[in-house]
Amino acid sequence: IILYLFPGGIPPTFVKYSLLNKRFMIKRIKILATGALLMAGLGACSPSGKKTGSETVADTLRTAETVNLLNNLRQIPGQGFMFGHHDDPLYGVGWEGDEGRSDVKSVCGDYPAVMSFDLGHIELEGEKSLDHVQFRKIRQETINQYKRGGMVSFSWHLDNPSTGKDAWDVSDTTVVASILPGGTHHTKFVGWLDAVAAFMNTLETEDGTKIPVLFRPWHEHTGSWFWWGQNLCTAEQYKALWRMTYERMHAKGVKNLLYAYSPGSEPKDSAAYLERYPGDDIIDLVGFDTYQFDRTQYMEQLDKSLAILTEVGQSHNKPIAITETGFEAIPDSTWWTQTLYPVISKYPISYVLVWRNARERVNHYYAPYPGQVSADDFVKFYREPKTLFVSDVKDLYK
Ligand code: BMA
Repeated sequence: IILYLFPGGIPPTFVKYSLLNKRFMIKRIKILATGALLMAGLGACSPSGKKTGSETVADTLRTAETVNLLNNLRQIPGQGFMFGHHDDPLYGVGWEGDEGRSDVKSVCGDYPAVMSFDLGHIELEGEKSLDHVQFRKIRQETINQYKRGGMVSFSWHLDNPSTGKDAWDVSDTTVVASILPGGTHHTKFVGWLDAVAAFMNTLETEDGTKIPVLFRPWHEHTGSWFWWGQNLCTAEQYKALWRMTYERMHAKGVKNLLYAYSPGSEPKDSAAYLERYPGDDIIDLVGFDTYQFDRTQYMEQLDKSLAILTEVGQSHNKPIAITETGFEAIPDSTWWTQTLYPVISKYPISYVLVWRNARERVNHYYAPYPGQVSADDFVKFYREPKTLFVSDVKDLYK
């Protein structure tokens, strides 16, 4: 109904009313961000780019803005956590490609602080992603989100380089081995990595500033539904895949990436969580993907996984995040404030991200849209001082 009454979006008066509750938070964040800046200036950064404190600083491997983003991701939990949504500005329930539109913004008046996009099919060097979005649009929305002050993350549901089928083709357990150095598909696969590197290198503003983004390849590897999953390769092969990816990005001069490790099943303990961890020198942020099917089980496992993740984050000095979550079609009118929020607000996460609002698959959506059964509850979630949307995060790159 709201969409029908206000096809151009929710009126500014409504937005203003919603934002009023957040004003004091924005102020607080600015103060904290200034403090963080001072600390970074005193403790971490040196013009020569040497390690001077607890943090690796701008050096030959990444730009100053990228290092700043990492430092700021560590500071975020002092204020709350950022909310994220996959493919947010590209399409939503019942629409596609409308300039400036976002289902999240249509409901609460603000864009998510984190947007994620998928690079699946960039390896095929075509114009569109596996979800039929032009890479040109993805690049433009990355720039738009950076200009708003928000953050962007990329996953990569790439095809199976051996069979030519999709990422979910697990018919062959030798694929990872075949793309490592010396393998049959190594040269071909390096070309695929180069396609990713080339795209990452085009993420820049008009003045040539590279846009820092979080790269999250090889995700959900603790399950066996992707060709790089648990039963499809050994721990050593999985780690070698990561190192090869990381080294190739550097070889191609990519300096605007932070790297995320995100398993896809509930770990038993921190040792299990870290079983295939590629190393502190590669990984910048640790997280996990988890979805609700049963409410009680979801809440219990989310809680337990977050406790483990918090411990890992602290012992490895890495920011933590829920890199993907959600309840498909959100058929629970209080899901945001009664299920998600009570669990995640107890932990020092930098962000939580829900999956996409598909325009081509009925009921495949994870964020509300105007009139959706959980939309009012999402506005309550949005008004919680701890939930940070794009207007709440300033200076992520300074
Ligand atoms: C999955 C589903 C698919 C999609 C894929 C990559 O979870 O949303 O429809 O193709 O992610 O975005």
